[in-house]
Amino acid sequence: MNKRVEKALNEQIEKEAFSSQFYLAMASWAETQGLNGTAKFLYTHSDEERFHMLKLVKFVNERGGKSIIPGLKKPADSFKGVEHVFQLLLDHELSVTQSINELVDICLQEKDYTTHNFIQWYVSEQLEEEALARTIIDKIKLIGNDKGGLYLFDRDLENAAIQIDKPATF
Ligand code: OFO
Repeated sequence: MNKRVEKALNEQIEKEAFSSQFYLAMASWAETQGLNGTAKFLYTHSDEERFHMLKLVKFVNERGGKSIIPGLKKPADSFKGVEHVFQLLLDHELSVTQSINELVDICLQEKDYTTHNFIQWYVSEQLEEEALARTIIDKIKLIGNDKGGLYLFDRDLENAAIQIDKPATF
C-alpha cells in the first residue's frame, strides 16, 4: 500500500477513535443530567464512530498495510448544556470532514483509486452527520429555555437513536 496513503489512513483511524471517545463522554454527561434520550442517541453515535474506525482498520490491513491502534486521549467531560454538546459535535464533524477531504486529495495525488473509491463512503457519511447535527442544533434553538420543550426534544432523540441503522458486520 502507498506509504503516504497508509499514513493518512492511520491518522483517520485515530480521528474516528477520538470521535467515538468524545461522543461517549457526551453520552455519559447527558445520562448524569437525566437526559436519557440524548444519552442514548450519543451512545449510539459513539458506537457508529467505532464502526467507522474499524472499517478503516480492516481496509488498511486487507490492502497489505498496517493499522496502528491509537492510545486513548481524554475528551472533555463537562458541558454547559445540550446546545453546547451539539455545537461541539458539529464543530468536531466539520474538522473530520476536512480531514476526509484531505484524504481524498492524497489518494488522487498518489493515484490510489481503490482507496479513493473506499473513502467515498466517508464523504457521504460526513454530509449526513453534519446535516443531522445542524438539524438538532436548530431544534435546540427553537426550544430556548422551555423545559417542556427540552423534555420532548430528549424523547425525540431517543426515537432517533432507535432508528439509526447500526451495521453489525462489514
Ligand atoms: Fe466518523 O463520522 Fe463523525 O466523526
